[in-house]
Amino acid sequence: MITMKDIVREGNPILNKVAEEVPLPASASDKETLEEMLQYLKNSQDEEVSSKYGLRPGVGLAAPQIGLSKRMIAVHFDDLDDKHYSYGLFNPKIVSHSVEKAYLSSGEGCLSVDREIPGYVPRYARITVKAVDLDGNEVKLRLRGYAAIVFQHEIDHLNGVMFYDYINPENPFEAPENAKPIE
Ligand code: LHY
Ligand code: NI
Repeated sequence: MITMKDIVREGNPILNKVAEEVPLPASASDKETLEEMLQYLKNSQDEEVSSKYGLRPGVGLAAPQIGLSKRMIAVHFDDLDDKHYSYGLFNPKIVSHSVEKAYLSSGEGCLSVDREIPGYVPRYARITVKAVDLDGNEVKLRLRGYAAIVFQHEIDHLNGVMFYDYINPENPFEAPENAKPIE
């Protein structure tokens, strides 16, 4: 079971590396790891389990955050319009994106970052992601709003990019160009 002691924190160089593609079909061990990542998210959102094990609630997790430089992410959340997203994904790729941007008005956080970093994080408002899911099926997801932001945050981890890399250091709360606030 993955707990907070398995989560790599900022300062560890694995978080700044480009992760390796996962050979497909996925090995039993890669599948197991990805299933465990998804289970972490479910556990972290379960009041009882999360308080018992001291889990920080999360909606997304990328393999480098557990010390594995592989292109795997897990996401587990409900979007505002009641859409449910629960996936373990291999080799996720943004195949297209809008020109328009979006940002969470409350900013972002990260399970690998133990401090509050205030500021707007400009993201694409809409993205299309291709990946292979835990059943080995190719999936193509059209995402917008909160979902688009979570997926971009996680896919960034596979490219060694952290959310705070996008925050304007002079003026963290300057509204990004061509961007709409979310929430
Ligand atoms: N998880 C964050 C979490 O709280 C992801 C996230 C995404 C936070 C967007 C805020 C906005 O679940 C991670 O840090 N995973 O990398
Ligand atoms: Ni993160």
